Amino acid sequence: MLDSLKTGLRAAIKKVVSAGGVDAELIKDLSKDVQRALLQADVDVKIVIAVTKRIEERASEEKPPPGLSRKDHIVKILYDEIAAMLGRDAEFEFRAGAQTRILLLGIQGSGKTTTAAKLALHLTRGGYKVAAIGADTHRPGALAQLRDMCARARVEVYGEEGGRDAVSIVRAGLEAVGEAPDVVIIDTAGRHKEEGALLEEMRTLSEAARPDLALLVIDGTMGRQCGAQAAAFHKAARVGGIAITKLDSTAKGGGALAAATETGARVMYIGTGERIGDIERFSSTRFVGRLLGMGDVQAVLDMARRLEADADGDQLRRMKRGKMSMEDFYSQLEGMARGGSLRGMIESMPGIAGGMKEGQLDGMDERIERWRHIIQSMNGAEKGDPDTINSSRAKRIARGSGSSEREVKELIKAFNNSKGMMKSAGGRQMQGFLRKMGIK
Ligand SMILES: Nc1nc2c(ncn2[C@@H]2O[C@H](COP(=O)(O)OP(=O)(O)OP(=O)(O)O)[C@@H](O)[C@H]2O)c(=O)[nH]1
Ligand SMILES: [Mg+2]
Repeated sequence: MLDSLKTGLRAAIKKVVSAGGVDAELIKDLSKDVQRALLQADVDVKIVIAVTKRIEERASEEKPPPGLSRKDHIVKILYDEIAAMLGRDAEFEFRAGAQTRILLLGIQGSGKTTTAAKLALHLTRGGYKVAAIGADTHRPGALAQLRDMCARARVEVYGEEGGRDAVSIVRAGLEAVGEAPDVVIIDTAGRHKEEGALLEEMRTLSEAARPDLALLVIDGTMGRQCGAQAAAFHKAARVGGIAITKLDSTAKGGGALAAATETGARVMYIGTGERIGDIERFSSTRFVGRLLGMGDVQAVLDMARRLEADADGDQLRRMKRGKMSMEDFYSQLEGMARGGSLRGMIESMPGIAGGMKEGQLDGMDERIERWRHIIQSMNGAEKGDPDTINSSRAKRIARGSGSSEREVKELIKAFNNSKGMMKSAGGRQMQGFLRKMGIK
């Protein structure tokens, strides 16, 4: 999906990560690379300039939070800004105990009927009871297409063959399906001689159906033209969300996403193929994370936030002076555990994951878990000065923590390594910290 954007952005990041140091030239370079990648994805020039300007400004001016290297921070800024460009995540939630009506709208061929069936399956899998209404009276075979696709989701479709007008079908349909379904999905026509008539029908349909969500379906291959379309529909019916289809096959998807979010309505779903399962709930942060190939971007953001929030000044100062205690080391391990699995965290850390070989992380979570047990078995004096741990103490600690003497020694070695490293790197470089712990 969006292959050229993906390749362009990843190359840009790789350049940053493998650079010797961060300087003005590197930041300028990054900005240019990102510009090129976004323009190729058909993102509007004005948006591209605004986004890259912000990236440049933030990368030059902001100080990374303690614990995050300058390079990783720049990558985080890139994540932030591209996610912001793609819009905030939609907030629409289904209400408990009430029926939710979803009205699909969009021009012909945008993917409404396909999206109706995809949603029917997606929501059925999510545990909702779903019904559909076919209210496209303009396109021959529209009802048969909807029935056929919804059958694959085992969802019933109300429709009238050779039907009367759409409004009366929707009224009759809502009555026929009754209160039992949690969600009713209404498919509408896109085939009108002119856009004005289509918009007018959508306005009357919207009045009749009183949808909880008017979901505008737009074709991702249209690139940045999507913006004007979204704006026109937005005026006719209160569009609550947007589904962008055909993101599997297009280089222009970046333009579609950026343009759609400019209207103020949020992108809720994306279609990534012709099959009924090819739909996903859109989250800009997750999407950017995947584009950039660093695992779940949320993990990076969470970690940056956590480092900002609990950067314990004293602890950091102690570590920088090489006075890290076993307690400090323990709290570092705790921090990792809180951030999810170590593997998850490392995979999400730009600059680290790239240099890892497959298999290098295997067993690391378990190893750290064991170290935590070992530290818990030490007494206060031993934690304060692990050098006092001689062989007989190591045996005792091993017994108390259900580990071996060798593992106790291994922990002490990792501790000493990381103590030295914290001192030399000024306590900032998580990357080096991990390397000294034998991960990289
Ligand atoms: N590759 C790909 N094709 C899609 C996707 N969504 C829809 N399509 C295709 O786009 C074409 C039009 O889809 P429909 O669902 O019939 O579009 P529509 O908006 O209902 O069209 P009208 O009813 O004529 O207005 C079909 O050939 C679909 O298979 C998608 O996410 N990816
Ligand atoms: Mg259709």
